Amino acid sequence: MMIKQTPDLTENDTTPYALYQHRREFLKFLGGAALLGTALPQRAWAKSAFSTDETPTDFADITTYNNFYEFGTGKDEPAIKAKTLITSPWSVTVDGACEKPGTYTLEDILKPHALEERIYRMRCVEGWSMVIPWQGFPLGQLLKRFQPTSKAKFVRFETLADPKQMPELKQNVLDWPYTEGLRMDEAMHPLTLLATGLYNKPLLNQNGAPLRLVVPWKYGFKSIKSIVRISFVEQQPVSSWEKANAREYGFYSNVNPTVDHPRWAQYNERRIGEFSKRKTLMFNGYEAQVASLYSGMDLRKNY
Ligand SMILES: Nc1nc2c(c(=O)[nH]1)N[C@H]1C(S)=C(S)[C@@H](COP(=O)(O)O)O[C@H]1N2
Ligand SMILES: [Mo]
Repeated sequence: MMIKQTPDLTENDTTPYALYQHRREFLKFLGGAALLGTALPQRAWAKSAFSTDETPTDFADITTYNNFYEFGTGKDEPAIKAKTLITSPWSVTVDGACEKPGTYTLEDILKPHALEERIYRMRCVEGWSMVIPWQGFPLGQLLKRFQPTSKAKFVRFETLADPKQMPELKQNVLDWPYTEGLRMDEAMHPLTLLATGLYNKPLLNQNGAPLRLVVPWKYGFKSIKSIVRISFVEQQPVSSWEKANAREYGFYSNVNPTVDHPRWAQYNERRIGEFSKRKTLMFNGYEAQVASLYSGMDLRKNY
């Protein structure tokens, strides 16, 4: 069964013309780069309401400098070891406080959603950052289809945990399966994306194929990869990182240059591919869009 994962290349109502044109140009560009066997060149991207116009990080860096502990803790390990992950067939189980629980094939999940491009800044809690041109669709659009009830206050996500496909699960660096969570309003926020691709290609395994979360105003570990379960829950879920070290990793994990990690500062970051460091922005630069979600909260306590 063919599962369509890349954006439709024909013009359609859901793709603004400028974006379509830009995408077509870029694909031509990609073709040329592939023929020449060169690295992807840096270029200016068309602006969209949700995208940064900052230069995307090189494809080679995005796909070889990864955190995916199920395939080892070294940054270079997921690109080498995640080849054993089987992403087709794939299904996602939806349960908890909703009217339409069930196990859905990836095809069922993706079918009604038009994919769009979102160029997001991504900031890892370890102090590095990237700009990634994702393809995906807003998580909120999918969650609505399952008709969450009034009891659904949070959404909990789980990554696949299969020792046959993920040999590093033997290493108990985290409590598997990798687990993350969002408050309902964070999950429904239009910036919160489910990604299926980047740089106009289906996600590579090391980036969390076939379906991963992208929450650009939070530290990278919230952006859980290779999702197999989505649960609507009443209580605030405990993530794998919070379980491992609650003093260092809280539930919210919003990028905040004024609140240091207990072992290191967070006021600046190294953009992969750049030499000197740059200042880290409040909510990773998405303050105008998301600050209202946290009005009245003490972000020092709710880190
Ligand atoms: N299942 C799972 N998801 C994960 C991780 C992980 O180890 N396992 N690492 C997180 C961290 S710390 C970061 S910074 C991002 C990295 O995503 P990327 O490799 O696509 O840049 O994935 C996040 N999602
Ligand atoms: Mo991270």
